[in-house]
Amino acid sequence: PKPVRLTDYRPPDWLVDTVDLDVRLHPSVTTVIARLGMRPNPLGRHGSPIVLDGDELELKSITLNGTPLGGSAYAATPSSLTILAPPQAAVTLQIETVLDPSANTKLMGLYRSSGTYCTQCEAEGFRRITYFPDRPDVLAVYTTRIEAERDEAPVLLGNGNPVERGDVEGTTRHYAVWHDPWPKPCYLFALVGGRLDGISEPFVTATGKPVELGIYVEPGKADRASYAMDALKRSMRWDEEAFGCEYDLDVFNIVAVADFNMGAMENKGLNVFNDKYVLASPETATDTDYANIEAIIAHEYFHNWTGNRITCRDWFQLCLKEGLTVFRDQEFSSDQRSRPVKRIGDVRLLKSHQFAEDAGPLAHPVRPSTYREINNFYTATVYEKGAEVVRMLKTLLGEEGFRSGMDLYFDRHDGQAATVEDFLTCFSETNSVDLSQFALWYAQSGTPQVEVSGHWDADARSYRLDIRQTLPPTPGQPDKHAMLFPLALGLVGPDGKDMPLNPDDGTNTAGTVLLVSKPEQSFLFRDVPERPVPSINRGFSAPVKLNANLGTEDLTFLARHDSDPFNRFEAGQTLALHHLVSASGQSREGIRIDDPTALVEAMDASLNDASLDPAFVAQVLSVPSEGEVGREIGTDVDPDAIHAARRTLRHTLGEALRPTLERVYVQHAPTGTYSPDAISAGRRSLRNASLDLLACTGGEADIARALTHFETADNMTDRFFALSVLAHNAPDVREAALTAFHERFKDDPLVVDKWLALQAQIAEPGALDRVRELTRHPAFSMGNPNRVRALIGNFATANQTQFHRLDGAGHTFVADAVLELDSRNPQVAARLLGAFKSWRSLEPVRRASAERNLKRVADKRDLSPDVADIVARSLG
Ligand code: B3K
Ligand code: ZN
Repeated sequence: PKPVRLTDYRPPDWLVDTVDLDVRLHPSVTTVIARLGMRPNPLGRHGSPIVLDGDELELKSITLNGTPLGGSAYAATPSSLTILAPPQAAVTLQIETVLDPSANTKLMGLYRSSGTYCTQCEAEGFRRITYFPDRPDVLAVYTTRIEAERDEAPVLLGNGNPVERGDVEGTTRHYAVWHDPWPKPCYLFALVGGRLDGISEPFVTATGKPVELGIYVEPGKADRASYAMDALKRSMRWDEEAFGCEYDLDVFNIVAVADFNMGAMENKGLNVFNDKYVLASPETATDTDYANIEAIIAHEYFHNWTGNRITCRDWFQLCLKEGLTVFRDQEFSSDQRSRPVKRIGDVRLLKSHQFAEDAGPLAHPVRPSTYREINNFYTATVYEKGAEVVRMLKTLLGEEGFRSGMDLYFDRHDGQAATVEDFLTCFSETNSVDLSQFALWYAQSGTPQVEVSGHWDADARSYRLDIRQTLPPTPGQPDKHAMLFPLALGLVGPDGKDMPLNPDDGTNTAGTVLLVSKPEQSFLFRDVPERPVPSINRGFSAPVKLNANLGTEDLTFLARHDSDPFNRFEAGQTLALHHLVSASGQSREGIRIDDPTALVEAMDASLNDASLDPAFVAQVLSVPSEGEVGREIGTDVDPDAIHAARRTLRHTLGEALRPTLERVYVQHAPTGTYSPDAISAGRRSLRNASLDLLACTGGEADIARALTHFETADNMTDRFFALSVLAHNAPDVREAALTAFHERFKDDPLVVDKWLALQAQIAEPGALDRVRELTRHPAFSMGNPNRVRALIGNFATANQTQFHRLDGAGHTFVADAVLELDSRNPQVAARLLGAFKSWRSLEPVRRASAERNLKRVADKRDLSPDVADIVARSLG
């Protein structure tokens, strides 16, 4: 396909005001009759034909203003339908098509998931349901009649409010009519038909309007939907309080399906979810699952305003809804749980996914300027970095300044398809600031590198920070401009307390936040009587790679004393990172920290500090990932050396911290029955982190402890954590434990996914054979995205040594899987191929094998646009 460019945007020539759909569900021959109320767009080109998108549709008939159209009045191709010379006035176009939901393995458009009819339209799936101008700036009011066999689909759901339902007389069929009064783009269309169980609860909005909330799941699983329902109600209340956003329909429904390409979808009034992010019970879901359910329920709900009421003008503006909505769900979770621990988790995710993306061939701006396949741009950059940009905006403008801009945005653009410029203008207007330099965050890709050095002048009692920013070249962007970002700062005195900050006149600060905007910049502080340790980028105020040039002593000091919890955590991580880089024998700049004593002492101090949140301490105990160490090394990366260094360090930590860890393990033993709340989850995470570090030593008693933990657990968090400790550290016990686990949960696909994922992650040479074997296990299916991601996805992204095996067999296996998947489900195939994104940073032998396999994929005929795009950019 030809690339689409942001600069080529033109308003649509025809608008659609109303859509009346009549969908007659049938497993293989579903009929769709679409009646479109259309008119020429005054802003479009006068006299244009009506051009509609289509994909894999069979056209039955067309009428224009009630008159059947003959073959010469239109042109149909596999991907479009053109009405050649329509009157230049309001028209009613009626189109009848048929499609085959059962044959739809791409899971885009209308398909069946375990027998349930469901839809996924974002980004361009609506064209697989009917011919339509499938672009987000065409907003229409939808009325949908859904008809099906009563037995096959007793539940029929659509967007908006229910208006009518009944039996189709003289048949075994019934129907329901739904009307959505809010104009929306077609990507937000949805319908569901199936045999489903549900739970429902009432909700009353801030202004007293009643809403009926429903969650529909597979029969027999309704008791696992209550946590999602609770999260939904909390999200609705929170959005009223934090953003003044109230719900706007009489009903809000969520449906959980087993076969879904991603996490969930924010269709207006009818969210469709991957069942992984709805279903939870203490026996089957971990604390992390509960937290993810809460976050994703909130995310999709928050889209009701950021995405649905105000949508995107075109797909280049995707971050306008996604980055903003991720920011909103992060804030929600921070308010519901521990803010510092949430921030640590979010930054970890940002670094592991987004920094990796930014450092490789798939790097792109938060708002890309060109794409070949839009589905490949639902990325960590658009989502997570997009959220960071909104967070920086809030830091720069302050709580009130941010809220005033948001209020104006909701007010001014309600009912519109907006752009990033529209969004930023709201903030510059209400705050009277120029955001043109800040806007570079949307346009320039790559992670800024920020070098900081501090100089204390004892005589002048002053402290100077010299800051240098660079932005490395990325695909299509050899040269960059300096960025504007907030760098939150503290100067920590020898007593461990923050010193008062007295910025020199003319130094650009807002309180404790430095405004960095130049390639090189200095900040001077007066009245600094003693040498401070600078704590820079507190709370990760800017998504940059920071080098603060601090030695082991200063880092240890911050790891013990920094009043900013994020930087206190980060100081320990930096210590560990320096150690791991040098221990893996790949140190570049002569950083050599072979002795981990400082790290041990810092961890011990945190473990013994009763004032700290256990969830926070658990984070302190976890050392940087193999991927992060690899990125720090940068080039000629040897995953085996990194893995060995990390294993050795964790062994050392387990031994050195043994008495403390043993005490913590006992101290945080469960009291009472399982509850997924943040405090209880935090205690479990610290206890499990202790169990894990102890078991890393391989000590007999430590393995026995993990085994007992596994066998006596009364919840999935503890049981699965112990299983993974055994799988990674106790080859003798592992098989029996894995078998027992499978036996117990074999009828529960979401738990079987955990079992598959864990085995895929075992960093031993046998892993590839095991994964191959598991692809033949009855529980596995190439047709279900969750199974594929659990087994093959985890092997490719969470088992660095085995995916990047020296003999290239890991690469070959994953490339083969991509090719096999491509003809069935291109989106899932393309996502999997993304695992190769850091291939250029590998040492030469592994690099060559990755390149060979990428080329093999590229050479395959008839690749989907999805895989063709990823492979071309990966090799580019
Ligand atoms: N908007 C959807 C993602 C759609 C992905 C299409 N390939 C879910 C979300 O971000 O909330
Ligand atoms: Zn989203």
